[in-house]
Amino acid sequence: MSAIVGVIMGSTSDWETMKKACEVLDELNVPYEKKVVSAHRTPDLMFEYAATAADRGLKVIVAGAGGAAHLPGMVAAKTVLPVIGVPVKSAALNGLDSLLSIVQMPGGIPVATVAIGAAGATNAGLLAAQIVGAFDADVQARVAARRERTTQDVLDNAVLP
Ligand code: RP5
Repeated sequence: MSAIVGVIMGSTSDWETMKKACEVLDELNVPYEKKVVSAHRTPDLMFEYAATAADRGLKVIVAGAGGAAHLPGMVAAKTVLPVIGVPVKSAALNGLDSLLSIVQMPGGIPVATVAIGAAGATNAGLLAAQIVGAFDADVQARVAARRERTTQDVLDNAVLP
């Protein structure tokens, strides 16, 4: 099946974080594509990717970047698909720069921003699946089943010393 979620990131160095989003999409059997698309280093590719995403069948874009993290906002400006931004942890400011760059969009062009780092990437994968699941009962059922598994896991293992 062709991809319905696009997972993009500004650099190969973001993969360690962004693979968490892909792991969730793999687990929930949501077809996705992954690609390095940089707002700063490959701006023409970024524009083309965003402008053609909906026509290519994507329904949601997950975009991760670190530092002066323009990728999610610039992609959101060139598509009407929902964009989920993942602030990748940066060396200099621990991802606070990434977070503020992504979350502080001016009114009119939304980016759904998740937490800094791996937890954010995991949640971005889940949120993408939940958006798809609102229109696809099978995906929604797999999201619900995952939620039940995590709940049960806590109930079964919440033993304190
Ligand atoms: C951003 O700059 C990327 O998203 C990455 O988080 C950061 C550093 O990139 P590299 O110098 O590791 O390629 O564009």
